[in-house]
Amino acid sequence: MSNIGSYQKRLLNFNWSLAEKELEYHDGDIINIGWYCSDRICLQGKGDRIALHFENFAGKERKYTFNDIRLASNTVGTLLTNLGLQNRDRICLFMDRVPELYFSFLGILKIGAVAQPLFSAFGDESLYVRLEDAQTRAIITQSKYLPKIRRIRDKLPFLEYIIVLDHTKTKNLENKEYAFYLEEIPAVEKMEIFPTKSESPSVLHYTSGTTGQPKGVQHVHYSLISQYLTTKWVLDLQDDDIYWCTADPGWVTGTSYGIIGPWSLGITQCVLDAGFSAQAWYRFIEKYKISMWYSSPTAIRSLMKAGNELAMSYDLSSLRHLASIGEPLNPEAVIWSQRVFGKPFHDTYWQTETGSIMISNFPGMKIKPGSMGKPFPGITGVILDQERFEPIKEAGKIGLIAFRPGWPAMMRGYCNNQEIYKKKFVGRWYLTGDKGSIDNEGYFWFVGRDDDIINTGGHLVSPFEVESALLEYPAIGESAVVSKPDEVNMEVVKAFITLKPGFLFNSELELDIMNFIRKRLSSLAMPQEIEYMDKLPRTRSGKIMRRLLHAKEWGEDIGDISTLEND
Ligand code: 6R9
Repeated sequence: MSNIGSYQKRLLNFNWSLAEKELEYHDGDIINIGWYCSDRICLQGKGDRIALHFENFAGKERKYTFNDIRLASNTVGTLLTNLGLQNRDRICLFMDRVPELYFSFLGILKIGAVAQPLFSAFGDESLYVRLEDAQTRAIITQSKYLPKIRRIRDKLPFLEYIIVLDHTKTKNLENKEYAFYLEEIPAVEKMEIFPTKSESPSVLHYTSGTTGQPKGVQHVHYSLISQYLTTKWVLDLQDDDIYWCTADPGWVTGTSYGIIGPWSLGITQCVLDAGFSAQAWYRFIEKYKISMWYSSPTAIRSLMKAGNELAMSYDLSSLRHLASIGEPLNPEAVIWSQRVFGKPFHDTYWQTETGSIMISNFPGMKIKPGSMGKPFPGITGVILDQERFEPIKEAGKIGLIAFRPGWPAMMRGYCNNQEIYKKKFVGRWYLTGDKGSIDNEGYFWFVGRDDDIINTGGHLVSPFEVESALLEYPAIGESAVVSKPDEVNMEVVKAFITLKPGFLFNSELELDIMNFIRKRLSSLAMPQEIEYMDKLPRTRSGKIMRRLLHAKEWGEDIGDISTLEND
C-alpha cells in the first residue's frame, strides 16, 4: 500500500496542516530543519537507525546513525558559533558529497545561518560570482579546494572564514583559514538550536538566469512542510526503505530530496561520492539493497546505453519504486525501465524556485509515458495563454506552465534581485518559464522552456554566462551560445564565435577555448562544439539572433527573419 493511497481522495479537502500535524508544528512555533532531520528522529526513538550509508570513489565506506548525525551537526554548529558565525550569515558548502557536507548542512541550519551549497566542480568564476552576490561570510570546504578559493578570496571582502573540514594538519594555513578534523573533535552532546521560525531563511540555491548573473533562490524553514509531505506521498518513502537520491546537494534536488525529505521522515539513505558508471551504480543498488531510487533522465539514458544485459547481471530485486527529475523523461526510458527493472520510472516536475515537487506520477496512478503526471494535492497548476495570461481550458493546447502561489516551499525571493522576482508573477500566477499542455484527463505534458536556458543533463546553463566567459578569451571577438541535440544529455552547449584579427581557428584553439570555459565555469557549461563564423547573425537593432543558430542546430524552420540585419 502506498503512502498516498488514493490520489483522488487526497485531493478532497486537502490542507497543508496535515503535514504540520504529523510534524507536530503549530503556527508560530519554532521550526528548524536541522533539528527536524536529526534531534527529532532521535526523540522518536530512532537514534540507532542508520541515517547515512556513504561510499566514495575508492570504495571507502562509512555509516552513520541518526544519533551520529545529530552529534556531528551539533559539533559543526558549535564550531561555527565559536568562530563567531551567527544566524542569517550565509555559509557556503563547497565540497564533494562527503559526509561532512551533510553534517555541515544541518549544523548551519541549527545555528540559524543560511546554507549556500555549490557544486565543487565549479571553476573560479562560477564560484566567485555566487559568493560575491550572496556576500557569503564563510565557506566550508575540503583541503583540495583551498587553491581555488585562495585565487579569488582577495576579491571577496565579505568572506571572513575559510573552513577546511577534512584535515587536522593542513599545512601553511593562511589568513582567515581554519582547519578541523571532525572525527577528532569531541562530539557536542547538547547545543542550543537557534529558534528559527517559519519565515527564517534556510537554504540559498543558485540557478541560471536568462540574462545576467545566476540568481540566488531564497528558501525558508517552513519549506519543510512541503518537502516532508511530497517525499512521503510522491517518493513514497516508507519506514524500512533504503533510499538513494543520486543528486549532488549543489542542486536543489540534492537538498530538498537528498537531505531534508528523507531525514525528516527518519529514512535511511545512501550516498555514492563517485562519477557515473553503469557498473558502479548497479553494484551500489545491489550492495545496499536500495528500494527507492530518485534519479535523472540523463542517468537513465546512460544506463540504457550500457545495455540490458549489464542490468540483468546484477540482483536489483530490492528496487520497489523509481522516480525521475530534472528534464523531460522520454517515453522510451519509462518503457525500458519497466522491461529491465520491472518498474517504470515515475516522472516528477519542479524547480529550484518551487522548492518541492509540483507535478508527478504518483504511486499507483496510471502512467502515460512522456507525461509529467498531475499536480500535487494543494497545488493549482494551469496552462496560461501566452498573450492574455488566462488559463486555457482546451485540452492539448500549448501555453505557459503556471501555479497559484502559496505552497510552503515556494521561494521567498531572489537574492538582490527583486525586479526579476516580480517578473515571475503575472496576476495571480507564478510563471515557471516552461511551456506545456494538459490533456483531457488532467495530465501535464512538457513542451519546452520559454527562454534560452540550456538544460544539459538536468543542469541549467545560461547562454549569457557562457558567452560572457568566452569574451574573456583573448582571441574571441564575439560569441553566441545555443543548445544542440545530444543522445544522452538531450542537449549540450554549442558556441559560435568570431575571432579578433590575426587569429586563426583550428582544433587546437577550439580545445584551448573549451578548457578555458571548463576552468572558469564548469565542465557542464563547457561547449561541446565551437563553430567559427565570419560574422554572427544579428537583428537590425544589433542583437545576436540566437533563435536562428538554435534552429540551425535542431534542423528546425528558422521562422520569421525579417529583422535579420542585411549586409
Ligand atoms: C528540480 C529542478 C528546473 C527546470 C524546469 C524545467 C526542467 C525539471 C522536469 C523538467 C521536463 C521534467 N525540468 N523537471 N522538464 N520534465 N520532469 O530540476 O530544478 O534545476 O531549477 O530546473 O528543469 O525546465 O523549469 P532546476
